[in-house]
Amino acid sequence: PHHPLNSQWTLWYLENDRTKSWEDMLHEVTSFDTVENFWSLVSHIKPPSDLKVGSDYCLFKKGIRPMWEDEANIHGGRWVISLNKNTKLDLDNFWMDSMLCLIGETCEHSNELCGAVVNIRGKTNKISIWTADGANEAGVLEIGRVLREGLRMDSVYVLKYQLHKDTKVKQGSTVKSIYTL
Ligand code: M7G
Repeated sequence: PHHPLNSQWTLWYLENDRTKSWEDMLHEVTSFDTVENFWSLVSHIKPPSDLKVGSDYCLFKKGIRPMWEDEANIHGGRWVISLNKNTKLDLDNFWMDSMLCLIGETCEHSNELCGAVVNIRGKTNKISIWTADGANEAGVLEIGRVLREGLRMDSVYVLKYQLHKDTKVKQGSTVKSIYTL
């Protein structure tokens, strides 16, 4: 018997390629809507710590593209965790627990959830959870608290909430955060 999830989810993979535009680097991998198909997918793909620098995984509700421009993300933002290179184990564990928080949809404001992204980068890797409405303070904060708990985040890690509209126009590397947990 298959155990249905509340929503259908799509996994995306971004492979760095300097000859392509950002959108053309993004590939839809597959979609699933049961617990069993989620585990089967997870067992077939590399964990984030095995991906090449410049790659991303994105897991989004089916129908939402993992980009700021999608209708579902335009007014939204992300809770982002920065991880330095020597935290391989935390990277893979946080990513797994982020996916579980997402597809489990057990928090009160899970209708605000859009997706999750892991960015593998030279210095600092990032995991982020994207939510639909940066102005929904109660929703944003609840999801942030659920993440801190669900990921069992040590106090050395900081969760920052950034609006996509601020990320889009960032100069240099500092994007302003509207909430910190
Ligand atoms: P990133 O990969 O999110 O983070 O953005 P990074 O700076 O740690 O590598 C890198 C670049 O990818 C951005 O400056 C944009 O050029 C492009 N990019 C990333 N995202 C998430 C988007 C998006 O949602 N829409 C568009 N148009 N470009 C994006």
